[in-house]
Amino acid sequence: MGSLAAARLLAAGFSLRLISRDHQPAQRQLHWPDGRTSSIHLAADDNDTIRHLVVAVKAGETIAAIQPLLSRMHPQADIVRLQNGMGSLDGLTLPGTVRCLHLVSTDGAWRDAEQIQVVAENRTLIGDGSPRPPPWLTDLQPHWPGLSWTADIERAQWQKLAVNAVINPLTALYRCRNGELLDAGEREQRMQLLAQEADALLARLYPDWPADTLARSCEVARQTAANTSSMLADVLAGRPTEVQFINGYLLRRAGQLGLALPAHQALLTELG
Ligand code: KPL
Repeated sequence: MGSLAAARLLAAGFSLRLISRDHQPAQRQLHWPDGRTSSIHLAADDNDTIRHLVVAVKAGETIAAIQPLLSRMHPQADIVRLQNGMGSLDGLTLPGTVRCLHLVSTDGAWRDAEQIQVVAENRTLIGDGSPRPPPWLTDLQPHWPGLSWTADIERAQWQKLAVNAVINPLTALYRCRNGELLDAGEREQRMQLLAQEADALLARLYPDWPADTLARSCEVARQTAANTSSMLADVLAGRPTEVQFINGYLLRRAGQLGLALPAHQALLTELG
C-alpha cells in the first residue's frame, strides 16, 4: 500500500524520499488492474526536514519508526497514517502543531519483492477529525482515484476496523482465504458473534450505528474471496500480526466502557 501511495504521489508531482530500515533507494514495478505496468524510483532518505510523512509500516512498528524522526519534523508537518487498525500512535507525544491525518482505504495490493500487483482501486477516505482538508489534497486527488475528504474519519476507521476484526483473525486462525469464511458453519457462526460484539461497542460510541458489521464483513469476504488477508499473510510469513491494533483496540475501548467482548477476547488468546 505504501508503494501504491508513492506511485500516486509521484504522479501528482510530489518529491518523495523513502525512509526505510536499510536506508537504500528502491525501485518498484506496479501492475495496475487495467493491465498497465509502470515503474517508480523511490529516492533514499536525505535527512532533510520532514514536511509530510506517510506512515505505511505495520501498526506495531509505528512508534519505533516515527520516534527517531521527530527532531526532523517541521513544526507544521503532516503525518498521514496509511495502516490497518487504530491506536498505532497512542503513547507517542507529537509536537502540538503537527497534524495527524488518517487514510481509510479499500484498495487492494500485494507485493512480491519489487513487483506490486494492484488488485483493486476503490475508495479512500482521508481526514483528521476537522472539516478542513490540507491544501495539497486538491493536487493529489486527480492522481488518486476515489480519494476524498471526510470530516468524520474516526467513524470510517471504525467501519473498516470492525470488518477487519471479523475477517482478519478468523482467516489467520483457520488458515483460509477470505471467501472460505463463508462456510455456513462454524466460521460463519464465529463471524456473527464477532460482528455482534463489535456492533454492541459501536452502538455505545455512535447511537445511530446501524449494526451492519456482519453484512459488511460478508460482503467484503465475498468481494475479496480469493485474498489472503493481511493477518494471514503475516502469520504465514512468521511476522507479528496487527491483532492488538484491531481486536485489541476494540477490547481496550470496550474495557473503558465496562463492556465485555468474549469472542474477541477468545480470538486474541488463540492467536497469542
Ligand atoms: O483489509 C483487509 C486485510 O486483509 O487487511 C481485507 C479487507 C480483509 C482484505 O483482505
